[in-house]
Amino acid sequence: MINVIGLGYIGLPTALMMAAHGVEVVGTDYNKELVATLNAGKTTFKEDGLDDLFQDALKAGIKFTTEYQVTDTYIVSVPTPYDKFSKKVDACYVVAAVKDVMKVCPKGATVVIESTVSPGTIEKYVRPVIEENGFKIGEDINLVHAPERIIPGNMVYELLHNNRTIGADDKAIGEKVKKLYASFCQGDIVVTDIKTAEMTKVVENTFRAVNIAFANELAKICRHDNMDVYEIIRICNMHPRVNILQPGPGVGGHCISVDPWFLVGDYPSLANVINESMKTNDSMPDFVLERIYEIMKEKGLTDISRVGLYGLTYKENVDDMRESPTLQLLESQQRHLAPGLKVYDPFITSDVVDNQYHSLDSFLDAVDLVVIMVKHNEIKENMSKLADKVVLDCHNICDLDGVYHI
Ligand code: SAJ
Repeated sequence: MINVIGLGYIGLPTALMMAAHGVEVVGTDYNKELVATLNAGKTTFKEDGLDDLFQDALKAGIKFTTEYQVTDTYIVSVPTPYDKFSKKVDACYVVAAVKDVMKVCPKGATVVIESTVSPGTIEKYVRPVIEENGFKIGEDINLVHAPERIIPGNMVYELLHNNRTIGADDKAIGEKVKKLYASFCQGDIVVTDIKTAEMTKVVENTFRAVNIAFANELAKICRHDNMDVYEIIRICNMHPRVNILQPGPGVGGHCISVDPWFLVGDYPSLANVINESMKTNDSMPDFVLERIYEIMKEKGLTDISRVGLYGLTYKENVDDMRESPTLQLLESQQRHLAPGLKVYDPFITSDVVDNQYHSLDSFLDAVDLVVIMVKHNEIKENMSKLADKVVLDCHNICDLDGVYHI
């Protein structure tokens, strides 16, 4: 039996996927409300295919509880934020979960850490917890790192199809855990050592953050000299060895905007490109705010409360607001200027900010300038409704005349 610890954005789909593929799974989370919701037959966030997977897993007998189980395999999938000051990974949730596992696990158990951590974190923080409990790693407890790699918005598909990395001290244990993931994963599964697996995951997300930062810097250069950044990137990407990502209003989510900081925190004098890239991405919400004021001036608009931000989530077609560029922009605007911007997001039904609307039409009635912060399908399908608005399109998705870009 597998005890999956942490039933959030990664732990829940992973637990469901294993259960739906014939593995006996119990999911544990310390959040009583979350466990009660799952036990009432409801999922806790929106994701393509998640509800069907949930039903399959329920039929297969998955259980949810707040209790840690006595079993031979644990998968720890809890958040790993970064410390805002040191920029280092904050492993407190991983450490707390492993401590709780140690209270119940029998000798011979395998503990798999799925949470993203910086290289050396498992050595520095997880191994001591196991040893302090009187277990000898490699003899009494097997320790493995199997970082997740799925993208929100396409999690179910990617869980099935992505390649994976398994890091273990002992190749045989790595192969054993590989078999467990191969119960559902159709991609290649590479077995390596723990530190390599830790570094690989962080490097993958850092590569993407640096690439997006490059696109964002190009957007600023092109804005300065009135060049079309999208056309320039499009043409450059026709070169067989160039693949530049897209500029945007900022980088959010719990991965690309977080993981690269781990390297800055751990290697402050070495991670220079990464540090500058993260600062560039973090500067984008303020850059959008400057653009709003420039455009208002150009168009003779004077009332900031007639400006609307479309989208609150960190990216399109998800309901996740972690590190959202829109929230960063609102915070910045309230700090420096009079508040008043209107906001709407079809995925956010509860009230989370001031001046929030709950239907596209009433939001559009209340504004003259619309800023497309998130490229949800809803706005793509309703672009004609923006015909009489001033539009600042931060994603280059609007083909109406006279649209402004970042
Ligand atoms: N973004 C841009 N320009 C782009 C692409 C994205 O500005 O060209 C922005 C998005 O709008 C968003 C942010 O970057 O605010 C991050 O979005 P994302 O779609 O790049 O990534 P996440 O955070 O949803 O998921 C990533 C995935 N990584 C990659 O695609 C390389 C996923 O595979 C990882 O497993 C996941 O992080 C994770 O858990 O680490």
